[in-house]
Amino acid sequence: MLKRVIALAEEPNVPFSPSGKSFTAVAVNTAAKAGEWIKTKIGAYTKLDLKYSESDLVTEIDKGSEKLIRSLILTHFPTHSFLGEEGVEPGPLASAKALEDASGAEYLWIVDPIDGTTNFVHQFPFFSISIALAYKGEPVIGVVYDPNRDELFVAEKGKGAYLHGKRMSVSADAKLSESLLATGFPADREKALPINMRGLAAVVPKVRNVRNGGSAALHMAYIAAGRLSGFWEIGLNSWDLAAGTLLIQESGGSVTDTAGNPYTLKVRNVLATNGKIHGELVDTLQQADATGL
Ligand code: 2AM
Ligand code: CA
Repeated sequence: MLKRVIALAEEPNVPFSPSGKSFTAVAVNTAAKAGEWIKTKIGAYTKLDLKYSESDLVTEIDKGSEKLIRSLILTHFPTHSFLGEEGVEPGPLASAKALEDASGAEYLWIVDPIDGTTNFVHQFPFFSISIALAYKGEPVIGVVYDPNRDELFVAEKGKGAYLHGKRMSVSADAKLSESLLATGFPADREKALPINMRGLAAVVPKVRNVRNGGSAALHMAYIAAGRLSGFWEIGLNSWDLAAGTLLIQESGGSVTDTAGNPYTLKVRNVLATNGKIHGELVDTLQQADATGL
């Protein structure tokens, strides 16, 4: 092994990589390491900045977590591309452009260093680290880690999704009326929020109840684990959704945009379910003019 590493390092066009660790092992270890560090910083951030609006927050811990994740991943895979929330200017246009710029990459890591920053700031223990690897534009590894509950959700394309080594599968709920759903209240108060509120008004009377936990990635992981049967939100970004999407797909669920079109990294208005209530939820949002599309 050592011989091979040295040989690779000496070839001029092959960048040095210190180990033969699998993509999944690196994603899992990196998420766990970042989560451990973030946990030591709860209640201890010193700098709070506003990004796009007064409800779009960032701390130095978000930036530190991204730096840690980026350097660990690029140490193992120096030729890969990296798209992280904190490396992108705030706002939907900049996010779309960053994704466009990265879209030619063969291997692209898509990272949210803290998904649920508002919760982190308020010491509400529901936030996560989301790490996905996309190969030619399609998520092939997805890891979402909840450091508060020490739950690590991991999926590999074609190999299933797991929580603590146990294969996950989506809930069996077949009707909206027996389903527990989640949504979020978007930081974009002008455009996205009113659309989501129309959806909320239409969905709440039809379902068992709706939660807004505050971390899209964790909501998606909870669908994979069968704890929620659906989630929708307007105006999210690729780093909120890429890992969670693979978790759900590998657990038997469905992820589309709010109008039911197939998931791509560009999707911002998301609808994710156990698959069984997908049609009913698309119809409800469409009838309420709440797809945002
Ligand atoms: P964040 O904590 O990483 O910002 C909650 O409704 C979800 O919305 C969270 O996943 C949160 O992720 C995300 N979010 C918060 N502000 C946002 C913004 N300005 N644009 C898009 N998503 C945002
Ligand atoms: Ca974030």
